Amino acid sequence: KRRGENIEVAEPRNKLPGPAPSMPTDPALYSGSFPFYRRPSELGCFSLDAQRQYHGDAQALRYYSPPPTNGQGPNFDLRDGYPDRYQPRDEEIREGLDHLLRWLLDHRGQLEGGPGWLAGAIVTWRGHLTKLLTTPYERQEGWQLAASRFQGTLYLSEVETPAARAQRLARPPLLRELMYMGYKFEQYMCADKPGSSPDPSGEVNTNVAFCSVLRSRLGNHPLLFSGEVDCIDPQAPSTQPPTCYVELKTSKEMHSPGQWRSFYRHKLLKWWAQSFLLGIPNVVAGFRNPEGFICSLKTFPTMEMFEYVRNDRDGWNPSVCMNFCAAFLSFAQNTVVQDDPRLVYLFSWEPGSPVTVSKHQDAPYAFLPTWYVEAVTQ
Ligand code: 0WD
Ligand code: CA
Repeated sequence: KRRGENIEVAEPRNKLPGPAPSMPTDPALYSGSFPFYRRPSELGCFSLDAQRQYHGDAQALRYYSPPPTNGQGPNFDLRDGYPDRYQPRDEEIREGLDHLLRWLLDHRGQLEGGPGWLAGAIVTWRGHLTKLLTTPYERQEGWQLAASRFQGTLYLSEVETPAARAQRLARPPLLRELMYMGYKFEQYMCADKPGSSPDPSGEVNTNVAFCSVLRSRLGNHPLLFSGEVDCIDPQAPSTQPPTCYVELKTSKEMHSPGQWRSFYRHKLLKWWAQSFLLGIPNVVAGFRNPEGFICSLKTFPTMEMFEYVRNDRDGWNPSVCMNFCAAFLSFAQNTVVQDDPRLVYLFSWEPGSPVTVSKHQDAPYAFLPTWYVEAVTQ
């Protein structure tokens, strides 16, 4: 196992005195007022096809098509087609930021915000920011984020932790099926064309993805990030993305008030963080019974999720999430001092501990591909 050098030892020119920098994650430290978060605007999009090939268009975007609300509720068999009509993505392939960088390479000349905007921005996946937002409340899974500065821009790309890798490789069969069921729900709720109906007879191929690319700003941190979007609602009040997008989720059917409370405290936090970042106004949840059938649907407006925990001592607070994320981005901006695409500052966090940093040159942590670095260096 490769160990990162201590920053102070590795970089004698680093004039910062004292111990290696670290950052605490306790919620109490981040409970100020809600920070500025610019309304996310869509800069563009791209699609990944059934072979995971990149296309600079919206060909993989699907259309929200819920079942008619008259009569009974839905009765979606989420286990249908498993495993024979399932083409799961190869999770051994580490894509890093590659697809997003491909989009950026094609569009960097047309970015709004004025000259130099990109040089001051942070580029990452939405999912990485989601993990930052939920960190002050996370008690189970740690994370590692690799950071490189290149031509001013700070790039953040997640690294699978050894624990996450071990868990993935030992994923129990029931959990594999549960993952399939989430994608199967999308198939029951989405049509390929506006106005047509879902077709659950086909295959579920998780290589296929539609990704929106957005611009936002958290505090004084300009952001360019991309997130996978489940579908667009052709009947949404606004046709302007991202406000016409819908996020789909499945969850276990709940019966007792205690089960609902736990759902609000844990799951809604993750749903909120993910959809709030991208500016998705509604999350549509399908609740499955123990037999794997969706029997009810409920729409959770993103901006109303906090209400379920506002008066809960053990609830979460959006301000804490956003303040922590802003503080981490400042920490990262101040730590990643050298502009070098082959240099990686690895930020590591485990629940109950502060965020720590180590510094690495080239493999295995460097993540900015040479095709990107060379094209941008010209
Ligand atoms: O290589 C990596 N370490 C990762 C790559 C980690 C996370 C994401 N990605 C890439 C994938 O290429 C994926 O297409 O990012 C894309 C999704 O980006 P995101 O929107 O930033 O990720 P996130 O918000 O965590 O997930 C959104 C959806 C998920 O939906 P649910 O409802 O389960 O949150 O993207 C899917 C999943 O459907 N998804 C992935 N698909 C393929 N590979 C992955 C993944 N690793 N993670 C989430
Ligand atoms: Ca989803």
